[in-house]
Amino acid sequence: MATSLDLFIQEMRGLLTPDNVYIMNGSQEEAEELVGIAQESKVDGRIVLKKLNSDEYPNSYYHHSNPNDVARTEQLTFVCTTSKEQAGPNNNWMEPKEAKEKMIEFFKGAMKGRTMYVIPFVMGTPRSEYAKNCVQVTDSVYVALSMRIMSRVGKQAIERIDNSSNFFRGIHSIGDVNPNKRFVMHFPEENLVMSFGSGYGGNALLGKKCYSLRIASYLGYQEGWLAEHMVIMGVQSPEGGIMYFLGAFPSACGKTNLTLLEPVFKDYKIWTLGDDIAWINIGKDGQLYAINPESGFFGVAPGTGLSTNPVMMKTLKNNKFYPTLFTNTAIDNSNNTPWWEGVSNDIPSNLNDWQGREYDKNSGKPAAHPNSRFTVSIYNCPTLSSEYDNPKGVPISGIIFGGRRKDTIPLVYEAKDWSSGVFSASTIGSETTAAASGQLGNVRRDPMAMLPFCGYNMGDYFQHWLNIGKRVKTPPKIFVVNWFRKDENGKFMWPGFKDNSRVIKWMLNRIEGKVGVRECEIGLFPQENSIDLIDLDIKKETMEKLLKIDREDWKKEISMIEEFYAKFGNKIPVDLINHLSDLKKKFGG
Ligand code: OXD
Ligand code: MN
Repeated sequence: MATSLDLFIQEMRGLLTPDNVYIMNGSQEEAEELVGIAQESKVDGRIVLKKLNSDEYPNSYYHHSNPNDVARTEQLTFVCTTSKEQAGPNNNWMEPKEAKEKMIEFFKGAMKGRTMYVIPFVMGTPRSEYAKNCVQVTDSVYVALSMRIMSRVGKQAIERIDNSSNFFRGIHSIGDVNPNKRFVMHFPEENLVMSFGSGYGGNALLGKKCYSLRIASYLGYQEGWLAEHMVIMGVQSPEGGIMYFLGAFPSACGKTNLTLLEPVFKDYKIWTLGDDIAWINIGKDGQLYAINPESGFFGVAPGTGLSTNPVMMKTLKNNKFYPTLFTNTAIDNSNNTPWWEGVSNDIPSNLNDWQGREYDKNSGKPAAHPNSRFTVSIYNCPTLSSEYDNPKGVPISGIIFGGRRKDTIPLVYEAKDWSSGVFSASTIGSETTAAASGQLGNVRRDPMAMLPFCGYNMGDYFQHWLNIGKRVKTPPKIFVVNWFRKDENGKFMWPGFKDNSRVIKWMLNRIEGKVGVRECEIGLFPQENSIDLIDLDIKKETMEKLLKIDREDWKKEISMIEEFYAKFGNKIPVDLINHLSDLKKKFGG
């Protein structure tokens, strides 16, 4: 008898009319074969993959995308729930029937002359009760190979799906990479995503943002768990214990650097579990546990180098898992290696830019696209935690929220309790970056770093966060950080990168009850000298400025929060409204 998976494949064959259908089994041989095909095929007149220098970067291949397809397209991303209110003002909404009809028109016959890759995959370690079964079809061999890196593709997924019809369905075609025919449509009530016209990671690797955040956040809302845009990391102290932290930051705020951090303190160590997505459940003992549903990094290349992220450089040069992909970096022709701003101090003389053109150093433009990426397996990471594949996940002691703010937000503070922490997290703002197309540098509210990824009304989402806190036995401490505060000359005051471990050490000390705090208007602040600044050349006044609360800035901040909350009408939970009025009273706003 045909299984639900067979029926789905048949249905897709009928709709998309590919010349061939290939069902992925996830083996190394298969990956080698697909890389071979990618090296011989062109999309948009560009060879899909080119081999890179294997002495420098083993198992590595290079991909150029169409210049019109280099980032997530939030304006073309929709959440199609029965009612508009379910999707909330945080999402573009389209009526599900209308959205499907539109997409089906695009998909009809879209794979003629192409191969349809069927990708069965599991998000999460397949032994975990928290893992989810998924299937994506795509006509992009680049997407198929990327999915192999980012998720558990193949036999295990087919075995888990077995006869069940309960799996996520993702339908993807790059079409003719035309921005006018590009949409990413989510149907949370049907566990379905339809994506057309883009090969970019966030739009096309449907297991990532589309499923593991937008659809999964909706599932989590229904089922009592959280799908979050968060790193997961273990912090080991000299006493030998490891505490696990989650960290939520908007795109390109250094999440990947944080989870691969080499602390400045020789006797501390950070263990990596995930750099982008965490699924958080309440375990049998009543505590919060997190798993990383992904199995790879889709990281921003520019800014990654030996001084900023030595562990990632080692990961990229490791040959454990096949293959590693580089997309839209520049290429150093002298040795056929990928190059990007920040990987070396000097610019190679024989460089092609991300569009394959000879690079002109005097152009004032970067050679690599600012959102150029590497896609590499997490198993290549030398600091991978031994708990990474633990089906239960890891118990969480602290949650860090941050954004990129040149002013207002101090280097670090602790929320008084879960509910104040949820309030702070719901007000996070950040200056926009290159990971999504649009204007750079404006501050936008990005609660929990989830604004582009929450698959339902954010007002309901805030209430869900508050409810989770009530169900957890000992809720983790919540911290807010801002590594990006600038002085009056526009210079960053905090060195960032590995020095962020100083702030993490302070958090660890707080969790262990080793240091006290001073209470301020917005939360609990480090006492003087309680952040370990050993061997760091930083002035006392700079530390004061980093931790300063500027009352005028906060008055402005409060009115921006009010404006943001107003968009959600009466959906904002009363607890959060009360926190906002308390804050207003404190600042006389
Ligand atoms: C990402 C993003 O790619 O957040 O991780 O945009
Ligand atoms: Mn992300």
